Amino acid sequence: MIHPAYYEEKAKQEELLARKNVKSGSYNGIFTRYMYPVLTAAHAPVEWQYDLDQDMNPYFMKRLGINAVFNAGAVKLNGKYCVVARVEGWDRKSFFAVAESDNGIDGFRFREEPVLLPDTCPEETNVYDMRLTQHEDGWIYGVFCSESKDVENSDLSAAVAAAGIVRTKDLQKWERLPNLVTLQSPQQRNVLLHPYFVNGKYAFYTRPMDGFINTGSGGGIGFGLCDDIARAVIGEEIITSRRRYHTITESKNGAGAVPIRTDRGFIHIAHGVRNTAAGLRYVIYAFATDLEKPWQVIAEPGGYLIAPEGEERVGDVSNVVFTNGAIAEEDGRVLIYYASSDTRLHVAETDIKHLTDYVFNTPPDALRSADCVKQRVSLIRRNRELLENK
Ligand code: M1P
Repeated sequence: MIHPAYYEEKAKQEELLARKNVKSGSYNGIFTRYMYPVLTAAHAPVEWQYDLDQDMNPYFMKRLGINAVFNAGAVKLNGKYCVVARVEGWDRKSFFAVAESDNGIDGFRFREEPVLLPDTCPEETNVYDMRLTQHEDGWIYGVFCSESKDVENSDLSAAVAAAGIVRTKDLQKWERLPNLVTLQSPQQRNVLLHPYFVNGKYAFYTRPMDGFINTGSGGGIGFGLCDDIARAVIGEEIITSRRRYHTITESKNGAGAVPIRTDRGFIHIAHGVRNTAAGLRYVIYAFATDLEKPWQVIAEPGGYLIAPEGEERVGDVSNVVFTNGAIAEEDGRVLIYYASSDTRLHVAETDIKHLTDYVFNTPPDALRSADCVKQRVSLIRRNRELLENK
């Protein structure tokens, strides 16, 4: 018999799922934040966590709890806004689950079951952060972090990160391909497949790393080509958006959403990491690359596009915003899915015109206080002149 508490929990969840999202009051002219996260642990179906059988679970306890729902890849498919979220259990292991919405800003509902990835890597312990690319070859690819214990290192937390690759047509049936091999870099995380062939080859944005946490000698977001997606091997990795001293990318950066094609170049929405006395701070930034040479950065505004704000600042890994998915629609609307503090998923709304203006007309980081303040004073003086002559 079904435990009566199930119906109460289910009703509470239906109320949450039916809640309309509303624009937050904050203004920056670049994008609009929404008040409520689009997915949280509370959105995970009741049936995924409780044994509903009253005989087996007389106290109606969570048997397999969900800790967090965050970093999500995103695509629009058959008119639905689909995200493949990172869902983390109470046991710290992550898995992927598809949630769909009719408008992209609220009403996200998980499909009946999480994704069962083909289990082809026995050493793989954890999987997370899938970036979804609708490739011009007709497949939707998911590139994600495949994490294993570093068996060469006796430190219990030593791990190895590689890029796993799957492909699908419907986000339901998944074919797993061999993990990406990068000959120059021992570890990879935050790898993203470019949606178009480049010089007739599959093109990946990579994140060369020496270790699991530290990028070490890795200079920033890499770019490499491979001939065969079914046995993807990248020889040379060129650095695109570079990490720089005393900027938002000093410690690390990594590709996020699939590059958005515009008349002036591809717009990238990525993350940058700096160190602080309170630990790492993750923000989201943007840059553009050349249409013909998508490894060449042609514009990069200084500073961040999105930084953690209000409740976003607190969670399992506080002071983090992170993106691995956005949906760019034919009418120009752009939805950026970003997670806060490794705990919940939000949406920010903008459009191609605003993003293009932001990326190409925002001044670059002047890199030194003396030059940054000159940038600002010149803006203030132009504004004063305008105000005085109005
Ligand atoms: O905890 C913050 C983020 O840390 C990692 O990103 P990076 O590889 O740039 O350090 C990822 O594991 C990501 O999932 C996480 O949100």
